[in-house]
Amino acid sequence: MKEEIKPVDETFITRAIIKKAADDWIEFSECDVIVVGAGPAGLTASIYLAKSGLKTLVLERRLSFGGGIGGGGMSLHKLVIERPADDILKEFGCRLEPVGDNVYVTDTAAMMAKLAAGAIDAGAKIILGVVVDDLIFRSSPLKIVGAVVQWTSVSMSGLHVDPLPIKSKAVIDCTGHDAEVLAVASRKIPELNIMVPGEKSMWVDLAEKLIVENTGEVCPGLYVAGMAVASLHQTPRMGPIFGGMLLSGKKVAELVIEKIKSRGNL
Ligand code: 48F
Repeated sequence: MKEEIKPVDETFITRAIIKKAADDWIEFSECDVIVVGAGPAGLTASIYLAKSGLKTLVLERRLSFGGGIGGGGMSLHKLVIERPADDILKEFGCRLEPVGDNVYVTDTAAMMAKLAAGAIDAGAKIILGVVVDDLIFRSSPLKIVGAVVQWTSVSMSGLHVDPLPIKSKAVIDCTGHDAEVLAVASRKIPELNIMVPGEKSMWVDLAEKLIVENTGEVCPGLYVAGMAVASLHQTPRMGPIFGGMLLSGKKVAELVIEKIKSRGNL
């Protein structure tokens, strides 16, 4: 017998979307970790954070994930990954083609999709179209306890609309070259003494090494990973080789997990 499928009423769609979106915002209004930016560093971090059981919220300004992955190198749809970061992509089923000693190439679309699927499957909640435009802080002791969010569309409109706060045990700046979260902290919480001088010109080897080395806690509750690390420490850029972004994302996740566990909060 043919299955009878009832037509969907228009207002049913509206109610379903508003109710389920509100459920998510209420559920994640207090979470373990806020990852700002769904580029390679943010997606990798959120995979390992969520896998460890932490309630992980990824907030992304654009209506798509992947950040700088999609642009490949000069808009060509390929990226270079070097060892040992290839292990991370292989873990999530991303096909890599060896092109030299310890160097691989992959399709930009494959890398974006596999990292995002990895994060979602691990239990991270990715919300697109929202921008983090401020932080929540406390003094004595000075610490970051959450982030302030706004719709990207509202932020672009220039309308004066107050944003909403979300609390978390850690906020990770994975916003790339502009280090936007750190820039806000530097401007609006001067007692943190954070300066964001910006990255240096290109030097691939050194850039990759220093980004991973300098990935970590900036002040209690605030962490940095990916290209934002280079902007904070004024170290070189590396162009379309992405191993450092993945290793930095994984490292920051391990540090945050360790910190939250050591406080007996997991
Ligand atoms: O830029 P992006 O890919 O940063 P990443 O993860 O990786 C850098 C590489 O893509 C590349 C490189 C390495 O070879 O040089 O540039 O460090 O991803 C950052 C994401 O953060 C979003 C932005 O739209 C992008 O998808 N983003 C930036 N600022 C905000 C934000 C903000 N204030 N709120 C929410 N999302």
